[in-house]
Amino acid sequence: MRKVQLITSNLGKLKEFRAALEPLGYDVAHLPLEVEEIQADTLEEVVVDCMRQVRALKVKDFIIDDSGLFVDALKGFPGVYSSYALRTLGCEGLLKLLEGADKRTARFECCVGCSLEGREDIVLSEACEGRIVQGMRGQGGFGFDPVFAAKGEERTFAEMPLDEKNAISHRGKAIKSLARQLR
Ligand code: ITT
Repeated sequence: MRKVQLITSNLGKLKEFRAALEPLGYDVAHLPLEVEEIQADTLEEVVVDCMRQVRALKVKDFIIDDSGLFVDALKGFPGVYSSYALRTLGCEGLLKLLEGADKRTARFECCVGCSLEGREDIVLSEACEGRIVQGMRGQGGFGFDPVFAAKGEERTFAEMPLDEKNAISHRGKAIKSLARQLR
């Protein structure tokens, strides 16, 4: 098994990376390193800058994930500010912002950066289209999962078993693309 470290403060992400990468032969260790996220317009810029900081600390063989929820009726908000919005508004606050809105479409985006010794760095992004449902539903997942349902799905991500969320989610797709590139 090849060892790789996931740099995150989010144990929900760790669980999803482990579930998806272990069957592909990767042992995913947790490295809860504090990395400063720059203010930028895109997830990719944040990831590239975080990778630079981590490399400067001489850390090797690592993965970073920066994600966000982009709500069309809010012109893409919270997007790159999703972490802040979850801490301040929470799922309830997001639902309030959408009260009376006809359009509830949204997408989760996930940008993954991977640095493995002896290989070129990989930075890639994937998305999952869907909508913000009317109320919070489900106990699984993390973050905005209780208010997001993928396109064509009645259940929210929080109502799905982890393997089903990973099969269609932004992160699940990003991990699959990463695994394809690493093969
Ligand atoms: P890091 O330490 O990895 O940065 P974080 O929780 O701050 O952890 P992000 O900045 O990437 O992660 O995520 C922005 C927010 O979007 C954060 O509050 C997450 O909980 C939420 N989020 C990301 N992926 C999600 C997912 O798959 N389902 C629900 N919410 C998600």
